[in-house]
Amino acid sequence: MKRRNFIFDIFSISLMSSFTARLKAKNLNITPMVRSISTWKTTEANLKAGLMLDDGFDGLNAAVAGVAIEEENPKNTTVGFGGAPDRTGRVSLDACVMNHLGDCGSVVAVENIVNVARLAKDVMEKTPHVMLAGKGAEEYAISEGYKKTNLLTKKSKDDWKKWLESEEYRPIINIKNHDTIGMLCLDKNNNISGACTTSGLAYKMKGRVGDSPIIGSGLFIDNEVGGAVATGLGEEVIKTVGSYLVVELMRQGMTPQTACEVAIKRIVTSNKQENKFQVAYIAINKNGDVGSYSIEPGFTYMDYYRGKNNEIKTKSAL
Ligand code: SD4
Repeated sequence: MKRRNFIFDIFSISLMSSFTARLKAKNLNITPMVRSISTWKTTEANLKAGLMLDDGFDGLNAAVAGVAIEEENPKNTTVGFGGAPDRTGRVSLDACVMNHLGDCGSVVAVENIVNVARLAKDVMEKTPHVMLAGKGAEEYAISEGYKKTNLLTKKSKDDWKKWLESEEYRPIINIKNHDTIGMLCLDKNNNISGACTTSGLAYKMKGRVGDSPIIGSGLFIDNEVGGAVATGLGEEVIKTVGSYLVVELMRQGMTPQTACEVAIKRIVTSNKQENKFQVAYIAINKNGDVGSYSIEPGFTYMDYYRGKNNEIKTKSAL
């Protein structure tokens, strides 16, 4: 092909493809809308992410910055600084992130580091690995310049001491015992990313890890389809690989709402629910449609959409 023709061809192909993309967007009613959803009443965190998405930040950076608000909030006793300790009085955190390319990073049972979702992102972006645990993750964080922080606040220490007096170990997540933040962000490029971060079950056994840092259980993104995150009793989410299940159900054509319902019902039917426990999912698809469902009543999530940040009450199976 002559050079002039070749240049002309490249030029006309790119012109045509941008024209067809715009035509497709118009026909399918796709606008570069952004949306951010997050578990529980995590108002400030979701607003932070939503505003960043509006400003053109990508979904991963928005999600990590959003959940950092809860990681740094001492009043949230299920995430980051101020999180409830394990039975031995040590606060250990779990977190993961996943981006629109299918890359993921995760840290489990990390002590003394506040922003573990950002640490999971660093594992994803700067190491050849997906998952770092315990001391290894902490040492990696320090080497990356993270500050070593005692995560046990006076309030969490007092609550733990009170708990020690009765030592009733009932590993449940119910209406009072929650607030793990999982967040899904759809950015201006129509890409979905997410983050999930928690201190896990209050007064868990030392070394216990839940669903939140497990890719496919606590969080899963497939940018062709959508994303999902879980909160609640991690053991039950892991048994059904919950977030992956929700995304796969969406791949089969279900709406985010129906997919969350089917995934929750699978836990309910395989359980007698003798010890009442909570599990909830939130999900988003490529069109920006969202859905959510929980086992027990009482679950809410935040939804930043078209400049408004609303708390949405979720329907439940029981
Ligand atoms: C866990 N899924 O560690 C977490 C706990 C949680 O709100 O979601 N709490 O099992």
